[in-house]
Amino acid sequence: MANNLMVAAAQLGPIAREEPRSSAVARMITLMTTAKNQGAQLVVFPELALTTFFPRWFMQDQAQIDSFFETEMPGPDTRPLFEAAIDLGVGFYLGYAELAEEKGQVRHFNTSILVDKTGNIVGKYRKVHLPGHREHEAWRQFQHLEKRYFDTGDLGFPTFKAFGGILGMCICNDRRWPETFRVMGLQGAELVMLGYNTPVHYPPAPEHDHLQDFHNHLVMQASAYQNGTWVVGVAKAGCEEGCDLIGGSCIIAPTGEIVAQCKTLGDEVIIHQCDLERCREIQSNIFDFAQHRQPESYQLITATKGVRKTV
Ligand code: CDV
Repeated sequence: MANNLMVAAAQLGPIAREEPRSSAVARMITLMTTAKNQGAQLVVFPELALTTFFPRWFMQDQAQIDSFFETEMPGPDTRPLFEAAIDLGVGFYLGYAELAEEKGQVRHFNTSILVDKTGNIVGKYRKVHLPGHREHEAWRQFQHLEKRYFDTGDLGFPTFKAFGGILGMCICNDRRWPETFRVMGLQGAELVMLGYNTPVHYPPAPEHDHLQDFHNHLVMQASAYQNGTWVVGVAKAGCEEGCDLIGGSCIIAPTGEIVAQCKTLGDEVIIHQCDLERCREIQSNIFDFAQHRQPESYQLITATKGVRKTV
């Protein structure tokens, strides 16, 4: 029997450095309304969706850095998004920069939350794979200072019973790592949501710039198939403060097939009826983990971080 969930990917075009959160939130409410009018029950927004992608600038003034972070969720700027979700009766995934005070320590995370249609936060994830570098690297056209501005996520890869299924989250660079999806796959994930900000130009290996869209879909499609899960990948796209970001937001079936894809690099909504029961096509067959996995042969995966040559 089908278990249908109408899911929308709400891609955002660029957010300027001076664009206030109120403007980003207003754009998201417009997208959410469009999605609802098409029947959406769950709307997925990008990574760091409230501001410009600030890790592209080297900053030393902590107050200036912290101005890109949220100290409460919802806060005054984001409450309208929660209120719109309640009014429309839809849930959402939102990526944002989280400033938390925990055990007397100030922490900075690249975070996503899952909010249900009553406005309750029912899931939280903090980005584990932080790309880029810690120090200013003047030779780059733009910086990628996630390692400087964020702490490594400390929540693992949890899944949540919500929206009638088992849902998971990750953020941008996480999608390139098979471990991300396998950990959620081992918890029976049926739909994984993720937002991303991916520049077309990758300064350490510019010879791969023309492959950015290919690699984006390659990793998400492979991960969907290898874990028999729906994947919803959502970009902040377009030319943001002189930096071109890829689009290609899409919804991917458990077979690895893209079933809906954005066509522009701006604000755009795509929608698909995801039958969570279709996960069984893969999870009960070719990737029936309980029957076919051989974890005793995979021990090196958790035993070492880097390469450990054996010959
Ligand atoms: N926001 C990201 O995590 N971006 C990375 C870039 C730097 C490669 C990504 O994996 O898309």
